[in-house]
Amino acid sequence: MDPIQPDKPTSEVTFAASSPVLSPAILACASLVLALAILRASSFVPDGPSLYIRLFSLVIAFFLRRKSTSHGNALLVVGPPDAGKTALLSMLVYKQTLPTQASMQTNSSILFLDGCKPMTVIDVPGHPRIRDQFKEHILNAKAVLFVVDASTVSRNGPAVAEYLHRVLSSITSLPPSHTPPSLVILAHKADLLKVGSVASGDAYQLAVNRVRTVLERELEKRRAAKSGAVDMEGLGDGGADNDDAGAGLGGLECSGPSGGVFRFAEWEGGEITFVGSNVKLWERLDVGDEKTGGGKGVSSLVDWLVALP
Ligand SMILES: Nc1nc2c(ncn2[C@@H]2O[C@H](COP(=O)(O)OP(=O)(O)O)[C@@H](O)[C@H]2O)c(=O)[nH]1
Ligand SMILES: [Mg+2]
Repeated sequence: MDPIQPDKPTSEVTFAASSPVLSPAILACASLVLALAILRASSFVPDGPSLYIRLFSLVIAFFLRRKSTSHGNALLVVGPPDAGKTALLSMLVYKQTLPTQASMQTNSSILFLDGCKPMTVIDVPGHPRIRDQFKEHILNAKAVLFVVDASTVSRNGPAVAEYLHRVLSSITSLPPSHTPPSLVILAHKADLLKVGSVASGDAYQLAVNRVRTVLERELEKRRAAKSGAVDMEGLGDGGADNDDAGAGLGGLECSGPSGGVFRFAEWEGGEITFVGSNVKLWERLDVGDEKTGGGKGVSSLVDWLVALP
């Protein structure tokens, strides 16, 4: 892992490249085999490989069963390029923001928050060639954070919705026995919105309203297109690197008073929470520091993370 180097004024914020983590199943098996070897050496356990094989299968079966019914402990951070994912994670994990640079690899780090268990945070770059790597981690995700730049979403709505559609489709494609991850859509960079006559304290609400309205509209267009009502053209599927247009994807099913029209509140895949946020370059997260107000822009997100089941 490339640690942040706060002393270097132009240092980049990077996170450790994803590394194979020893899974609990492997650790459990190794400990079991070791324990048996010790016991056998002290002649407590009969000789022969069959006992090892049976115990090994039992442990594997236990973990496979467990995996299929519950989620892991990862926070999966996805969203279009330049939405602010890495800056946000820098604030959460390292309590400060430094200049970032576009990454072409999935990075991970450990997030410690007061009041909850440490979480592995996985930052998946939004570049079309690699963004689908989020699927490799979805089974292990406790929560998915979809980060949207609220200041540009009106312009980029179709492309953002196309990526979100992939995420929703992945969540609804999980086995029914698997607890789906909680999903939060982050209306980020709220500081860049012109709040006009609205009190400045409402910038987060404005960001949330904008992101929700644009994405709901675009996802509804996608749902209608899928059901044959309109063409998929112009719905964000046209990127050169986009080899898997979203036309065939499911995941937008809704049930409720709107009669199947896409509404976040009526999404069949589960509850979707919207949170407004922003971070400032060179800001430090000094929790409780009322003078600087450090970290105020991520406080609602932190509250949501701490309250996760
Ligand atoms: N104004 C503003 N800029 C932000 C915010 N969050 C991130 N940025 C800037 O947006 C740019 C892209 O951020 P980055 O974290 O690299 O985006 P990523 O591609 O989604 O990881 C950087 O120049 C950040 O400093 C924010 O809340 N407000
Ligand atoms: Mg990044």
